[in-house]
Parts: sequence; structure tokens; C-alpha cells
Amino acid sequence: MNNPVYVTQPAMPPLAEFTVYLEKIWEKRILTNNGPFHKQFEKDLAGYLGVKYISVFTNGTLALLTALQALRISGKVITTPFSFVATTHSLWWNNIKPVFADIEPEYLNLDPEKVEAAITPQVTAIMPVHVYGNPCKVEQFEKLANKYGLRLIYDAAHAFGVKVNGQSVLNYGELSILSFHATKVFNTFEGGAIICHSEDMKHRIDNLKNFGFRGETVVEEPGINAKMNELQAAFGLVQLKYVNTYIARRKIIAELYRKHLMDIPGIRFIPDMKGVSHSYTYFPVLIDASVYGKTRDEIYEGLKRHNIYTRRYFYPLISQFPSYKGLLSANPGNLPVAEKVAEQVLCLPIFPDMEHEFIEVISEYLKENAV
Ligand code: T4K
Repeated sequence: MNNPVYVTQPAMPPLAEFTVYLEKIWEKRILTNNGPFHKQFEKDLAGYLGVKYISVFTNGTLALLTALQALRISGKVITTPFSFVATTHSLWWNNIKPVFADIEPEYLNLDPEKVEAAITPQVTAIMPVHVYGNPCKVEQFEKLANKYGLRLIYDAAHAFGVKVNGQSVLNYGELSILSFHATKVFNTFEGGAIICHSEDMKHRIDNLKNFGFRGETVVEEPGINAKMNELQAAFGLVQLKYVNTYIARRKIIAELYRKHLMDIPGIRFIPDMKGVSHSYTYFPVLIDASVYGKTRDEIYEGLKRHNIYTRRYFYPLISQFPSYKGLLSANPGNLPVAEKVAEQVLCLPIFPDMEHEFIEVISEYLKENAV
């Protein structure tokens, strides 16, 4: 490739449409603190996603931190080691001890059976992640949470616009968290949100993200500053007009990859789930070196030499980072599926403006290198 091809490239709406919003911001000089675009964005976003209550944040990590505060979670929380570090860092920053449970091999999400086996009296909540936007076994998690009296928070950072049987996946669990980072399906440069199911909870979250203020002089509890600003919200309003196109283009790319990679021995991709509308946030493939003949890392390095920058999301596992590897649940052998997958996974480039020719080049490279 003459120019580098990265795992993703942010989708951008026409600049002229954003300029109109910028002019309004210049005119009114309301830059943040629940301004008019913030309010409008929350309303329009809730409508687009098909959820009742949403509170937008400056990024997904602060949304995660605040969600745990909103439910006053303490003690231990069961989560997945196969995610981005922010998932577990949000527990750490809340003085909560993570307990890692293994993932299921098909869709690479937290395995409800492994979660059940990891429950102890200190465990107060489960925090699964809809990895790559593929919905977790939501019904099973709901049952587990009810059976053991546990709170249920989803890290849905990858699941923007994902629907299960026509219903937003964000309507499961007590709270779900989104990320609108530049690398996501829907971006506001940086950004995030918490989805909740009652007006009271929405108020509590809104207060928590604004230092704990209720009104001008009352501070109900120690909050944080995690508000989305007017620039981000305005950009989000413009992005909402285009997000269906972004997702449709991603779907075409995913389908083309699948067509090209179908018959390569040792390469597996994740199929669409029955009854689910996907957003195609990532395009991961799993390379089984014993069948394919080359390791995932050899392919990762080889593609780099062609100016193609894939990513090994999520390698290393979170449980292998120094802060977490001392935990009992991080012990080698406790997470065999996650350990294997972390060695095999490679996320190929996928973004709305990607030239289809790149798919052919990448697929050809993968075919040529197979035994
Ligand atoms: N939970 C989960 C499950 C998550 O995956 C994440 C974030 C979070 C929570 C936390 O949400 P946020 O607080 O971030 O809202 C990226 C992102 O920074 C991170 O948002 C994301 N997950 C994670 C999976 O990936 P990096 O360090 O891999 O990104 P970076 O900068 O290497 O970008 C990848 C490629 O994208 C670059 O090689 C080039 C391209 N790119 C990137 C940026 C930022 C651009 O073309 N333009 C850009 O502006 O972490």
C-alpha cells in the first residue's frame, strides 16, 4: 500500500454541516454544562437507539466509573479478561476487586456458566462486555443476577446501534455504557453515555457527572466532572444523520471479507447472530497456527510490512497486565479459552470510507500465507 491502512479511520460528516453548529456556539457562547446541544443530543440519541433514558459523557471510561458509583457497587465484581483495559480499570478506580471468569469460544463474551462458578459472598455485581458488539447471553445473565441478587452492568462500548429481535441491546441490565471514541462506529471525537431505565436513576447520573450538584447550591454527594461539552454534542447531532450509512457500509465490508476468507483453513471469523442487527464495529479473525501454518503474530508483522496496520484486540488479556496478574482469578489455567483466543485474534481494518480493494489485498495475503 502506498498510504498506511489502519485498523480504523473515524467517520466524518460533511464539514459544512458542522460549521453551522459551530456558528451557533460562537453566537451563544454556551460551551458546556448541559447546554442546548447537550440536551438535544440526549433526546435525539435516545430516540435513535430506542432507549428511554440516556446521559452523555465526555468519554466511555468516565461513564463506566460513574455507573459503578451510581449503583454504589463495592466488594468484588465478576468481569471478562478479554476486553479493553478500561473495563477493569473502572473497577480498580472504584476500589472494587475484579474477579475474572472465562469467555465462551463462539462469540468470545463472558461465559455465564463460568460466572456462576466464580460467585462468592463478596461478589456484588457482574460486568459483562458485548465484545465487538456481539450481544452477550443477556437472558442467562439476567437469570443469574436475579438468582444471586447481583447488580448487572454492561460495558456496551462496542454495541452502538446493536439490536436483539428488534430491541436495543442497551435495554438489558440495570445500566449500559457506550463509547463514542474516534475509533468507534459512532464518534463524537471522544464521548460516552450511560443508558438507564428510570427517571430517578437518570437524575442521579446527571448529578454525579456534574460534581454531585442538584440545583445551584445543593451538593448531594461527591460527584465528578464528566459532562459532554457542546462541541462534542453538536458533532454527535450531525453524526446521527449519517450513522445508518456508516453501519450499512461496514456491513458491506464485513460481508466482502467473509466471502474472501471463507475457505482458508485455520482462519475463523465470527458469523452474524440470529435475530441480531449488527453494527460491525470490528472485523476480528482467529488464526489457528496449527492448521493455518503461520502464527497470528507473523501475519500481524507481515501485513505491517505491506503498510497495513491490524490490531490484536484484545492481546494481552487484561489479567496479564501487572496490576491484575496477582489476582487469584488471573492464574494461568483459570481462563483457558480467553488465553487461547488472545493468541489467535487479529482485527482487520474496517471503516466506512475503506476502499474495497484493501479487502482483496488483505484477503490475498492471508490466502497466500496459508499452508
Ligand atoms: N470499554 C471497552 C470495551 C472499550 O473498548 C473501550 C475503549 C472503553 C471501555 C473505554 O471507552 P473510551 O474511554 O475510550 O471512550 C482504542 C481507543 O482509544 C479506545 O476507545 C477503544 N476502547 C480501544 C479498543 O481502542 P487504541 O490505543 O488501540 O487506539 P489508537 O489510537 O491506537 O487507534 C487505532 C487506530 O485508529 C490508529 O492506528 C489510527 C486510527 N485512528 C485513531 C484515532 C484516535 C485515527 O485514524 N484517528 C484517530 O483520531 O485504543
